[in-house]
Amino acid sequence: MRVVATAGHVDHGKSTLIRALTGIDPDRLQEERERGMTIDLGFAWLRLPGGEEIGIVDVPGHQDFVRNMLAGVGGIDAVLLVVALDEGVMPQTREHLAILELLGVERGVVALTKRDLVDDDLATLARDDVRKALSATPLAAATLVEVSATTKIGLDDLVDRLQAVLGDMEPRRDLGRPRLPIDRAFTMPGFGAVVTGTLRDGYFAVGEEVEIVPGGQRARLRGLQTHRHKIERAVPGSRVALNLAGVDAASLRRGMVAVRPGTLRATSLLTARVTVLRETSRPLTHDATVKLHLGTAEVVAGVSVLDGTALAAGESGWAQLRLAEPVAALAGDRFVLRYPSPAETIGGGTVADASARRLRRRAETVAALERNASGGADEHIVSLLTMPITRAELARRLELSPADLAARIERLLVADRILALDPFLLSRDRYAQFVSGAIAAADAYHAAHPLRAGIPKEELRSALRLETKVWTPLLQRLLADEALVDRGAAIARPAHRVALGAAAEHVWTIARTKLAANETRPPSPDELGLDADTVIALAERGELVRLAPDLVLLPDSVRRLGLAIVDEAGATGRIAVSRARDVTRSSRKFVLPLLQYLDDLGITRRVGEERALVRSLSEARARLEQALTRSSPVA
Ligand SMILES: Nc1nc2c(ncn2[C@@H]2O[C@H](COP(=O)(O)OP(=O)(O)OP(=O)(O)O)[C@@H](O)[C@H]2O)c(=O)[nH]1
Ligand SMILES: [Mg+2]
Repeated sequence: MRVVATAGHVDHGKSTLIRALTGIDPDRLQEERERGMTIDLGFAWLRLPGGEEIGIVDVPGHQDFVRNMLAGVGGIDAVLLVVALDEGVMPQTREHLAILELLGVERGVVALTKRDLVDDDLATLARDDVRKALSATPLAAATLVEVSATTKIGLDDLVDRLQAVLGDMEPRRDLGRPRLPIDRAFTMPGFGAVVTGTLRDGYFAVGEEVEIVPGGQRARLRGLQTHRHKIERAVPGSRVALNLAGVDAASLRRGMVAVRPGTLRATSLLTARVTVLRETSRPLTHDATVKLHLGTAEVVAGVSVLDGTALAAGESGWAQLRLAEPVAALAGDRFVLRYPSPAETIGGGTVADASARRLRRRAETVAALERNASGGADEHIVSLLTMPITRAELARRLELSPADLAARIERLLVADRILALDPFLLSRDRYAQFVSGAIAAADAYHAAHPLRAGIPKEELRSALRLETKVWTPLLQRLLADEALVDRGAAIARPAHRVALGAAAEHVWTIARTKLAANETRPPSPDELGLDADTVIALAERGELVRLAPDLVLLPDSVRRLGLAIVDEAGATGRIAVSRARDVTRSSRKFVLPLLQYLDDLGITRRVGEERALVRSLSEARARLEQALTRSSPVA
């Protein structure tokens, strides 16, 4: 799933182009239609020739609405920069380009619009103008496509170029920590609160609980949509609408973030690396008041420049930002800074620490920030994590402040160099070794014991030489990654199937006939020639039910006899052991394990010498059937 946003100067034809490409009018407000101008974000989607559907965010070009543009371009994959051939590069062409660069958007296609309005000479002039404006940006090599929404020339080519730009991108990362910076919040009649945004860092699924940060409101995810289709699971990097139960839309607004509860906190103090744009007219001075745009949030911030008294045009440095209201931020997040009036984009940067640790404006502070940024300590952390250790233990072994350590751990998790096996951390490389070790041990066990469901958990643990407290979370992770599957007390490779040899199959064929012929007086496994492993294997395959160590029955017999008891009990809700013996025409010795089996399934309950039916007759019958049809795990 990919998301593209438009960018470019007012009236250059962004919305018209999106309408021509998708058939969807992104200008959804009445005021926009009346004024013929985009004011707030618009949304559309497009199926590429390759079949992939992409989301499109259409932004306003007018200088008064740059703040809305900023709320739309976070988390996008590429930009569709629009420049009208009859005007060429204009102020918001440049401002949008600067913003995209600050936010790390490095891919895109340039649409040179209104080709029908210009002759070849003017088109060439405009092209050169655009090339020059792009030259010092990440889009320097972007393809320029001349189009006209009026005559439709160039539109197919434009879509092909867009597909090419998106085609070789890595899929968006799943960090198991979904966050949706909210760009719209509204009430849908009949549904309730809905918020929309571009999903990052993880999946959301219908039914899960979400938290709104800041504020901490909780809500249940009642429904999910992408491009107006209902979905069960939203993928990172896609445009998503969340239908939330248990919150009032009036309490939600742009700038808040929907997250999995407890995974992200809001902060009012950020430490950041800031870069001031070359083209800005005013330097970023110490104690300046600016607007911070992070995600979809926009807040007033006081700047504390940590090195020196100001950052001049083109300079980078360290700063702390004191926010008038808390925002949900993580180390590594990009942001943009603007002066409020007259409005101007000054620069932006990357959050280094979102943990609200106040720093002194001293050379040592800057030196420590530089050291941290250069990554020496990160390597040290990764090297310590070749064995699973807790955060507390890691803190004891390193001379880093708690906030600094937390920020580094966060960065290393995001970079996938370490992973969390709560409460432990472990390097990704070492985890990969555990995975291959566990797979090798399970494969060896399957080869040696083809009749067994899998390697006993305890045996796998000692094969990997792990302590129990580390083993438990590691095993959970191995199972979650589907390297192994849980078969009750045993662990198996997903593809492992219990296999009887030809001889055992032959013995079983005869045994089955004997069991069928003597339903209520069955020979014991010993008498049938079935050893313990074979019995377990057959039970796994769902061909045998073990009622007691020396009592095995065919599932059909259990079904027939069990139903006879259940149906009899259905009349009064109860059945005496003697009556159960009679309706099954068996012995007390035989019927007791059968009743115990029904007890274990939660169908009956023992009351003195009687059994009481725990559920309704139809539920009881269904439950028995279910137990007999699924291949039951080894007890
Ligand atoms: N002749 C001609 N006119 C165009 C073309 N594309 C857009 N226009 C016109 O240019 C004007 C502005 O188009 P919009 O699509 O609203 O421009 P925009 O970039 O979305 O403007 P903002 O959202 O306000 O920044 C409208 O009157 C369009 O009809 C084109 O290819 N040819
Ligand atoms: Mg528009």
